[in-house]
Amino acid sequence: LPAAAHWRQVELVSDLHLQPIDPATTAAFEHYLAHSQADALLVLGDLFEVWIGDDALDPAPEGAPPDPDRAWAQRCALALRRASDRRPVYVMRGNRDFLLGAGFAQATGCTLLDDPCVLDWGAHRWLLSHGDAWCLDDTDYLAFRAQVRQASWQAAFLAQAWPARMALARQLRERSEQRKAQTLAQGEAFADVDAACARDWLRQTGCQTLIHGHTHRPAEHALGDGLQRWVLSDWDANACPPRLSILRLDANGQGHRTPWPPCA
Ligand SMILES: [Mn+2]
Repeated sequence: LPAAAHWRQVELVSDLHLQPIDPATTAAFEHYLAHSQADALLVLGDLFEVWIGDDALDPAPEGAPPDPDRAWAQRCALALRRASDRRPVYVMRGNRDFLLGAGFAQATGCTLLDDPCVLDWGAHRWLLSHGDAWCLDDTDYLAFRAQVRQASWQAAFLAQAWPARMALARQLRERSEQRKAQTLAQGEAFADVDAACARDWLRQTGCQTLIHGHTHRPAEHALGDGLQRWVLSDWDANACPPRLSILRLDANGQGHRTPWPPCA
């Protein structure tokens, strides 16, 4: 991902987990898209709590009953389209919205990013990832991930009717919530991005800093030899205080975490 010469500020967010039952976070993101002054916006995965196919953005068949899920998806797409009309918006797939595809990109004007990818900006190279693939201790999840990233699995899933896909997605989410609760109950630590793996990728790509989301544990970790790992926060407008934080990078290679909306 080569930066354009005129870029002064790039903003990164991740793990917004937008969903129709959380209108406050959706509205906060719409407000952010409409008011950000950045020259490029990057969403590093899990923009949506769940994405079961780009046909969410197709016009409803004639005579179909109103579908609030689709109406909400189309509202999000419109906000992204307005933002991408003014500057590039890049979206990486996360573990929740890994089915974002060409239809989404076309409807929103967003560019889908590979995971990982390198933002090449002047003297600085940033390694960007959602982060889930490098949580090496999360072996159950990695097996699941390998399965659902197969083209054949995705084709079979997308061939199912909308309600069947929705039901399966709900099932998968419940299973994942159960696993989380179990981990908590057993007092085990949640998987985190593997430090050796992060260092390897940083060296191989000639980057100094990895920026990722997924773990919802915002921090700046030193990895030795000047290498770093910056973790983005998730978003939740209903939390107290609200978690609506962005990471702003400037052309000098500095990063600033900024609450959104900016304090008056
Ligand atoms: Mn995630």
